[in-house]
Amino acid sequence: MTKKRPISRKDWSADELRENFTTPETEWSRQVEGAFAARVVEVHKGYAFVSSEKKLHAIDMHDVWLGTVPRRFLLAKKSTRKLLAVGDRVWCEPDAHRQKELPHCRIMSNAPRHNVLARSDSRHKTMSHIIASNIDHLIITSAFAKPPLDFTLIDRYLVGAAQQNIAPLLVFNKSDLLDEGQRQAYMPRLANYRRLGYRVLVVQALSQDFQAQADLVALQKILAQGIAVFSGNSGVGKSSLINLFMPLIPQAVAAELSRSGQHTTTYASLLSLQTGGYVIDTPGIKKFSLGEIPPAQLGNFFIEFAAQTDKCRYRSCLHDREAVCGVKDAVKTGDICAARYASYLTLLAQ
Ligand SMILES: Nc1nc2c(ncn2[C@@H]2O[C@H](COP(=O)(O)OP(=O)(O)OP(=O)(O)O)[C@@H](O)[C@H]2O)c(=O)[nH]1
Ligand SMILES: [Mg+2]
Ligand SMILES: [Zn+2]
Repeated sequence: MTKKRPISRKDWSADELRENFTTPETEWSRQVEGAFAARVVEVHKGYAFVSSEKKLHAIDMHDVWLGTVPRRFLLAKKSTRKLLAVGDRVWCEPDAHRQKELPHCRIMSNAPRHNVLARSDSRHKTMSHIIASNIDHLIITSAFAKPPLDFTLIDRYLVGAAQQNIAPLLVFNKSDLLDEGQRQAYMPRLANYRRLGYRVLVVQALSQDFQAQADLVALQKILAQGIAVFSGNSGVGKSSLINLFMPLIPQAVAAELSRSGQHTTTYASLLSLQTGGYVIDTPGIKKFSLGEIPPAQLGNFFIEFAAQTDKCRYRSCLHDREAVCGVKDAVKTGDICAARYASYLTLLAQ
């Protein structure tokens, strides 16, 4: 049975139409006459690229459409960028009048997002921009050197992944740059993440034969399941790693010498991998947004705190200046890694 969505009814007021751009999950799978389900693969200022998706995770990357959002939906949100994110599921109507090199369509509705990855606005502290949505795996990518390893950023990502219910994976790239001193400093930190139950991979993207590295083979297996987002500082090697798994569109990687602190990847895009699965390559982000986590809840996202908080005097303990605190005691005895606790305090202060 096919049924027309209420969204296309001409008799709705402009306000209702704006609000109704997002279709409730319960109505989402209902077939819409003359429309097709698609996935947003890139978002630009006045348009987005979408690819048809007949069933979940069967995105046809050879079927690319240039989609525009009807003006009435844009009134409130101003631009396509604020209304749509890479990874959004959308319903589209073919636009028969505008078929040039790429077929055109009108994006009529998006599905509620299961989760989002957002970055903070560099100028407005309270604002954030959604980079990607509906993510199955967050590949928290770091390099051992060039740029320097930033464990606080990793911990920030881990909090974000837990808050958004995205499976995190820690990938440490450029293992060839690791010297003996760094190895001794970093390996206990990596071991601590493993002890906490996080999956940790150590890789070198600059190698043509990824099958020779067990951790890259493990990464390929994870990527083959659903949609993964590569995130992390600029220059850590996100695009280099993605290219190992043969995306339909190879990603630009800056030559080592010409790198000048500029981003090589400048916008997020969803790619299909010939080794299986989908990835979203993103520009390096400095400030990853944690959204609204009340201070008293931040500790819930540091999973090793849970076993200690029954020894805190107050249930609302911030594990900061309180006199009787199980978390601080555990830091003193070494049961909680002092550097993780330092990350916690840094995030708490922000
Ligand atoms: N030594 C070494 N260099 C690497 C490795 N992987 C990547 N690189 C280099 O690191 C630089 C940055 O790599 P990219 O893949 O462009 O990094 P990115 O994270 O995508 O950067 P943005 O797009 O700016 O966010 C390039 O010059 C790569 O050749 C590695 O395993 N070892
Ligand atoms: Mg890149
Ligand atoms: Zn406490």
